[in-house]
Amino acid sequence: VPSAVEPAAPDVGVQLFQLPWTSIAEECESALGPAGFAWVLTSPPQEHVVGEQWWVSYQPVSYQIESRLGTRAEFADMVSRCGAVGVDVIADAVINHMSGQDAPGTGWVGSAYAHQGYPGLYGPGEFHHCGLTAQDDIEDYGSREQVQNCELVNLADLDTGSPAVRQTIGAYLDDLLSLGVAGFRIDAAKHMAAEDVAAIVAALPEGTRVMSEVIRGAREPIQPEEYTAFGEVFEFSYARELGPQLESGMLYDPDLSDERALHVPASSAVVFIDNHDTERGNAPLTYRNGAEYLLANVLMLADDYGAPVVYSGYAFSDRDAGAPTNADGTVDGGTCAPHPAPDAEYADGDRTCVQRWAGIVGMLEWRAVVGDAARMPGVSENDAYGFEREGRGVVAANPNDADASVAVPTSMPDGEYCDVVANGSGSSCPEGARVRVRDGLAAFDLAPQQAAAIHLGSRV
Ligand code: LM2
Ligand code: CA
Repeated sequence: VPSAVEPAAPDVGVQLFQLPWTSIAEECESALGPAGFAWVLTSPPQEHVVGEQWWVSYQPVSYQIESRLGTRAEFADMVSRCGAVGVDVIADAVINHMSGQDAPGTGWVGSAYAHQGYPGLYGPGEFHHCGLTAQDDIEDYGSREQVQNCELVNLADLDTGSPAVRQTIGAYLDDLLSLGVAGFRIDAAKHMAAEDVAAIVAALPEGTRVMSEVIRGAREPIQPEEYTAFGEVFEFSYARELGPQLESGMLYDPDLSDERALHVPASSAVVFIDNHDTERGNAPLTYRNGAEYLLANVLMLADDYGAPVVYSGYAFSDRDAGAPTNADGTVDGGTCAPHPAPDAEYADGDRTCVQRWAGIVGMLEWRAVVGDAARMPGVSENDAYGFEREGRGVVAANPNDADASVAVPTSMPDGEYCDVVANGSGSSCPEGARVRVRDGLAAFDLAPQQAAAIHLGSRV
């Protein structure tokens, strides 16, 4: 393999939504480490209100690392086992708010709580009382004050401007760091002033990875760019643009300059096709779209913009439905078939196991081989589309409903290459998965909704 191009540091993550810690540990060892995933994003690990819905995870009642997803010991074991196979753990940090219950109650491991009262942690004086709306709830996303100081769906809104609150949050995050996590998704970051998040992050050890969730709203006053000074942000524009372009059969036209309109700079961006909120909301593509969803993920993994995170959850028809549980109320990790297909028929509660799809695993290998090679201008032909990462790999996609062929210019050497989307990291290459490069063109014949990719190391 020529050495003119630096191999990319592994940068691909996977969000294993509502997967218990013991299952994530096993998944790190059997799938994530071997495939080359660099990090895994977990669901929130802290104690939460009791309930069957997945979203109880987003209603903290204490900062004990005890939840339906596992115990503190299980969390610690997961972090060390994942770390041993090169997979960092990023924990989802819910720090904008506490629970959203009006009535008093008892949390998952017995912590008593009341409305804005969490004994030993926070009292009413440590919450915002925005006084701007009838119920103190956010009503107008056009108002910076409401979005940051009122309550998001009735969730008790912490006064993150207060030094005491910042310190308590900091102690929680330090506790997770002491168990070995590499960093955090900052849940609902938009609902905290960027300076509040900045102050909390500034108190963390150097090198802690921070990914702020700031859902971009074009006409809103609070923009993701405010949060890039102290870490990365999830760039919601990416999937929003890619999805509809695929739906309409008009593939993404690569913007070869470093700047993409309404996107944070590449070095600040975490990109995704969907997440646990958007798959229940307006994500244009989810696991339900089968082959086309895989195609979108392939293009994201082939791109040179941002750190991609693959999403893997469970099938559902009720947006509130939690993952299947055991008799004691803990979440059941389910199973992954050895070679799940992207168009498998899932029953409600089945894990989608996207991280194991052959095409995803093949693209992680592809991405490692292309490294930081330049993304070359794309070509579009017969409604199919493709581009080269200079001299290292070529990707092609047919988002339409008829077979299509496309010849993509490349400086890769002439020869036969194996399509790693079809063949994953498999060693022998079936005839139907071969792509020929000749005279500077890689010739792809694609079925409807098929994506394919070859790289220097996939030569047969
Ligand atoms: C997030 N990011 O900013 C999470 O990604 C998202 O999943 C969370 O919403 C939200 N922000 C708060 O952390 C989820 C879920 C909501 C759910 C909340 C709190 O999408 O439906 O709200 O978690 O558990 C539920 C009820 C809602 C109720 C609220 C408080 O759906 O009707 O509001 O609990 O009891 C009265
Ligand atoms: Ca807030």
